[in-house]
Formats: sequence, structure tokens, C-alpha cells
Amino acid sequence: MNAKQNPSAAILHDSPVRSRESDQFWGSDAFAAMLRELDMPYIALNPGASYRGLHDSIVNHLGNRAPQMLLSIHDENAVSIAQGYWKASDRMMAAALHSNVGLMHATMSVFDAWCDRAPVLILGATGPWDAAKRRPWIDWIHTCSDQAALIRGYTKWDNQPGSVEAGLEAMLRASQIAQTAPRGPVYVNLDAALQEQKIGPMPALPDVKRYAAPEAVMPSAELVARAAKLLSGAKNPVMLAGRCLRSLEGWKQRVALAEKLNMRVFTGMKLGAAFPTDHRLHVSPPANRFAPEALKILAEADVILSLDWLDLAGMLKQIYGVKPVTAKIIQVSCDQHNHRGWSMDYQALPPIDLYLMCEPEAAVPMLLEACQARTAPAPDKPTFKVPPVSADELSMSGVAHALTAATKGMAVCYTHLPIGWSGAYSRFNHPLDYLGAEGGGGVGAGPGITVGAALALNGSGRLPVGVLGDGDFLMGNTAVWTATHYKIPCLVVVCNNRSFFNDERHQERVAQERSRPPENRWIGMRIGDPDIDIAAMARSMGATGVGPVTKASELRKSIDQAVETVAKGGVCVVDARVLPGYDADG
Ligand SMILES: Cc1ncc(C[n+]2csc(CCOP(=O)(O)OP(=O)(O)O)c2C)c(N)n1
Ligand SMILES: [Mg+2]
Repeated sequence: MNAKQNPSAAILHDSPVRSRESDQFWGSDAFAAMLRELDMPYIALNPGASYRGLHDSIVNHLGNRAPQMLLSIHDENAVSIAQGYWKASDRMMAAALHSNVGLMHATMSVFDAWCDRAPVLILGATGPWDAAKRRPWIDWIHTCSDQAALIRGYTKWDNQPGSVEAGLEAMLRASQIAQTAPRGPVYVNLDAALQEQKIGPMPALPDVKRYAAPEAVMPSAELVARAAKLLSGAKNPVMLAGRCLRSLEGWKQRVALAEKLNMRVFTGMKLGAAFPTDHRLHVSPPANRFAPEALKILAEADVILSLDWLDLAGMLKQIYGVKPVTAKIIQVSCDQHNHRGWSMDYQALPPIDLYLMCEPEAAVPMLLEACQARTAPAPDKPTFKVPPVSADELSMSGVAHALTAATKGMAVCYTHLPIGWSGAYSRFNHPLDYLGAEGGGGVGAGPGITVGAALALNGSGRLPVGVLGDGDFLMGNTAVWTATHYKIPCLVVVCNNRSFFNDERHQERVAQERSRPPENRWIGMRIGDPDIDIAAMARSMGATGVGPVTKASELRKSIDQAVETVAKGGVCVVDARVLPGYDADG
């Protein structure tokens, strides 16, 4: 169900006064109408005169509904919100960015969406491209040649159409490309003059169903049979469950495949939950770097099934080093279609014995049918220590513990987790339990992603919880205002170590390497003196601000209060003053 099919599902919106009926339309009215045809529920934006035509059309032609505008205080958050919305719903929404400067501000979040393979329909603007129509100074400052070059290395497609008709086709094509796996952001740059051009009657819009993204590509039966033979005959098969959709059906099929083959399964922290972490076959808590006991199981594997694992070569390197990989590798991934020259987010090149170039959701049901049940026992599951919770000091593990206790019996979605957070802190037993990291390692994306995911989860009964570093929160914090203004319930817990602490660890290592004083690691890193009052910041944006919580003994009460606030429909930010220190490597 979506906003177009069910307008009541739309969130409370800024209602415009009705505009007078007319048979006179402008180019941007057609673009806005196309957004509705494409079923965009929302368009997150920061305004700008370069797309004032489109802005007017969304407000006065569409009545600010389907899509509804979501005002972002920072352009970067507009794209992060759209990314988060996709992460929690597998559904694309739009973002609009002002010509060059808005786009410049948003580049990092476009990169994050790209690395996360998150489709976002980004509308930009420029010009007027016709110099004779430009207003002095401002239109010249904000017009540049080949604006999309700023993001071409990390978008799937871009275009600057030369007519309204071409613009409509560009939007159709962009939407189709963005949602074809491997997915990613796309950019359509709408010339201001086109938007503001009088077009008379509204042009007939095409049937968008005929321009939809294609059905998932299926692997050949022959390849599936070969993969099934390898897996069924393996002594120690292992599944690396990587980039998967949020579909519950896909989740159940992965579990069924692992159970049929009695194969051990790994999941990571950079991607959303892909397998129940407390299942008997799930080797170790999800991690970025695995403990030696877990790696031993991988080392014993004779057949490895990668379901679009994020860094397969890097994972294998931890076992084999520079020696040849002796296990047979089955790769299920179509990610190669997005591998290009500018960004190396594709990681090192893995050796592959059988390559099923499709999405995991396409291959797994076929493998499930083709595989013979394997009854040989899976290697013993190692036991892992859960990081201890200090009774005296406020730590990240304490935050995790308090959150687990406060949300017992509730469906929770961890929309984001901070660096240093151990996968052993919580259990993920549903594809929406955890949405993975921001993709491109861009600090500042956490708040926007959390609000976008919360928007998608609004009304679902699932509590969105974003646990963020203070650096991450402070960079993107104004997404909180978007949440409060549009009444999008969400909980943000800031693990506030008052530092860009990850980098303190780097400075410490460098100093040690050079026999220099490691105690200087805090300089240029600590966010103290004065400490920033994060709860007050949240309150200033209309949210409930809790804290600063400085004592371990006070944490549980504060988190309980915060969960209650959000369960009642509020937006709440908890400032948890944790001690610097990590239980996991980022
Ligand atoms: C946009 C951006 N700037 C800088 C960095 C480098 N960086 C990586 S982690 C980190 C620290 C993040 O601080 P915080 O969110 O407070 O988490 P902490 O490391 O303190 O746990 C920084 C600055 C980055 N990844 N992205
Ligand atoms: Mg920090």
C-alpha cells in the first residue's frame, strides 16, 4: 500500500490553499505530474530558485500530495532521508536539489546511496541554460556546464533534457534505471527555463507501467544445477548472506536453503539483517571483522555461497592471505553492472568458480529446489562472549543493554548503529530488525537515514531506533526537525563520547608507530570544552531531549522514558555520555 493508492497513509502534510482551476500549465506542472505517475510518495528537498517552477507545481498543481514535500534543513539530509526510506521499504522516493550549490552540499549522501545501492530519483536544476534569459549574477553563479559531472562517478545515470517532452522521458528512464538491480541514485537536471515555460494544456502522460524496471533476471537452470551439485556434495558449505532485500519471503527462503544444506551462515554489520542471528546455523554475531573462531569455520569451508557479500575477496583474504583460494566459490551477484572507473567501492576482485549474475532473491528459491538435503552435521557453533556491561561506567554496551531491555516484546528497527557497536549486543530476527550502515562511510548520514526509515515505518508498529555517534549526529542533526515537523516518530540515541573517537584510535596508532606520545591523540578530535548539549539541540527542534545521561545507573530509566515517548508518537533524542571505547572494529 502506498500514498497514491491510499492517501490516508500519507503523513500529516503542509496543506496549501487551493489554487484556481485553469487550463494553462507550465513545464514543471508536467514534471510534477510525472512524479505522481511514477508513484513517488515523498520528495525531500531544500529549496532553491533554480527549481522554483517545480516547487510551485508540487505545491499548487499537485496540492503537496503524492508526492508530498519533506523540507530538509540541509541538502545532504534530503538524499539521506530518501536512502533511509528505501532501506526500510525497498521503495524509491525522490529528492530535489538546488542547482550546483545544493548538489554540492548533497554529494556525500549521493555517494552513500550509491555505495548502498539505494535508488533515489534526484531532481536537480540549472540555468536558465539559455543565457539570454538569465537574471544578473545569481542565475550565472548557479549555472554550470555539465553539472552532473559532480556526481557522475557515483550515480547510475544522469541527464539534462532539452524540452519538456524530453524531460518526461528522462524521468521515466531515470526511474527505470534506478530501480533495476544493481540499484542506485539517478539525477535529472531540469533547466529552469523548461520548468517555467508555458505549455498550454497538460500533455498526455505515458502509461508508466510500460516503463517499469524489468523483472529480476533469473540464472539459467544449468548454472543453478551446477551450483546445487557443488553445494549438495560439499563437506562444509558456508553461506555468506550479504546484500539482500527487506522481503520476508526472501529471508525465509535463505533460512530454508541453509537448513536444507545444513550450512553455516555469516552476516555482516555493513548491510541490513539477512539471516536470523540466533539461528543454530548462524556462526557468529554479525561483524565487520570476524573473530578467529568464526574465521576457522570459513577456513574449513570447501564450498562458499556468496549471496552478494559486500567484500568477498577481502573476506577470503582473511583466511587465505596471498595463497590460492582452495574452496569452490559460488557468487550470486549482479553488482558488477555498477562497477565503473571512478569509485573503488566494488572492493578487491574475488576468484569465482560459478557466477550466478543475479540478485540473491532470484537464485535462492531455485537453489532451494535444486539442492539435495545434506544431513552431515554443520561444524560446531563457537561460543562468543557478549561484551560485558559495566555497572559503574556508561558504555556503548550499556546503551545496547538498556535498549534491549526497554524494547522487550516490541518490534524494533535499528536504522543505524555507530562505529564500534558489537553485533553481539542485539539479535536480528527479521529483515527490518537492522538496516545496515550508510554505504559510503560518510559521517553525518545517520540522522537522515534514521528519519527516512522512520517515515517508511510510520504506522507499522515497529519502533525506529537510530543509534548514532555524536560526530554523526552533530553533522546531520537537523533531520530531527524534519521528523518533528512532519510528526515522524523515531528514537535517536547518541553514543556521545564527545569525540571523533574513531580517529583518536588512528592517531594513537600512528604515534605508537613513530614512538611519539599517544596521549596527544585527542587533539583535533575531542568535541568538548564546551560539551555540546545534544538534548537541548533536540528540544530546540521540537523533539523530546533526554540527558545528558552521565551515570550508568540513570541510563535504563532514560531509555525507558525515551521508548515510551516514541511509542506514543513522539520524536526523542537521548544524549548518552558514553566513555570512549569500542567493542568492535569499524
Ligand atoms: C564526512 C566524513 N568526514 C570525516 C570522516 C572520517 N571519520 C570516520 S569515523 C569519524 C568519527 C565519527 O565520530 P562519531 O560519529 O562521534 O563516532 P565515534 O568515532 O566517536 O564513535 C570520522 C571523523 C568520515 N568518514 N566522513
Ligand atoms: Mg564520537
